[in-house]
Amino acid sequence: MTLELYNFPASTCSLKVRLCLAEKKLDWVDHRLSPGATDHLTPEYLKMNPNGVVPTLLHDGDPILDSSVIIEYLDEVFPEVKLTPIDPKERAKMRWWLRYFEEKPTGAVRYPTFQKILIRNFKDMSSKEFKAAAEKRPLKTDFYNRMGRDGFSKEEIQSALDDISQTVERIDGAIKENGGPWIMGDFYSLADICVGPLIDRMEDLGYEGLWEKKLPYITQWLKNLKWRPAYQVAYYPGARYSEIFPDLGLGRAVS
Ligand SMILES: N[C@@H](CCC(=O)N[C@@H](CS)C(=O)NCC(=O)O)C(=O)O
Repeated sequence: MTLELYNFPASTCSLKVRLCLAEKKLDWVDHRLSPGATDHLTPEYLKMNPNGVVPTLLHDGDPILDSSVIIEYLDEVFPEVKLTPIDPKERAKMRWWLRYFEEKPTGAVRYPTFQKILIRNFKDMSSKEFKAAAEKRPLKTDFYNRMGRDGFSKEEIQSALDDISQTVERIDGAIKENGGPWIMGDFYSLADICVGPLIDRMEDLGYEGLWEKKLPYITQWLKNLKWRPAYQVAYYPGARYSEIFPDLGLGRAVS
């Protein structure tokens, strides 16, 4: 049995899968790609993943695509450490969280991430080069074109931050109601794994003010998450942009 993961060190979608693999203590082959070198847009990679995004999991050579699909797949195929509740209604509730996280915060986190960090890969391109770079991305041409080389508008960034605020408020409320410490109460689940890297990213970009000192339950939840041994395995040194680009002065605003 072989598991191979094509991933970027700091991508939130890659981190979801690395967290899941680490919780399950599975062995896997790490194909660490470089977003700057566009390793994810080569013809060989596009054959495995026509969307031109990471992560891609190969299980015995067969591609499993999309980070949420991958974590659900891993939980079905390797159930020794369970990350999905047994009760069907609880399972449905967890899946509702997964779909919500895909619909709102996953997209929202991209706006401040590109604005503060990834735009630097494109700033020095001519407009022709930038257009070509956008067109090379099967799923993201529109997103890149809206960003351009000057970044997103204030309104677009604010709308993304509003979506993150809604997310952290919902998680805080759920934990308050269910007694925690996790999104599904005392059961650590794929829901925590799915949204953890998004909240960690927002903190890394200096946006922890969206929940700290206001929302105690999610503040404690993030601490609990970071204490998990699997979290520390998935977040090896160099898995946060504040470490990759120390010159940007990213990281927690208050340390
Ligand atoms: N729905 C996909 C989204 C994957 C995705 O957008 N991955 C980003 C990194 S988190 C990526 O590969 N971006 C490549 C690019 O912007 O060119 C999943 O969850 O796997």
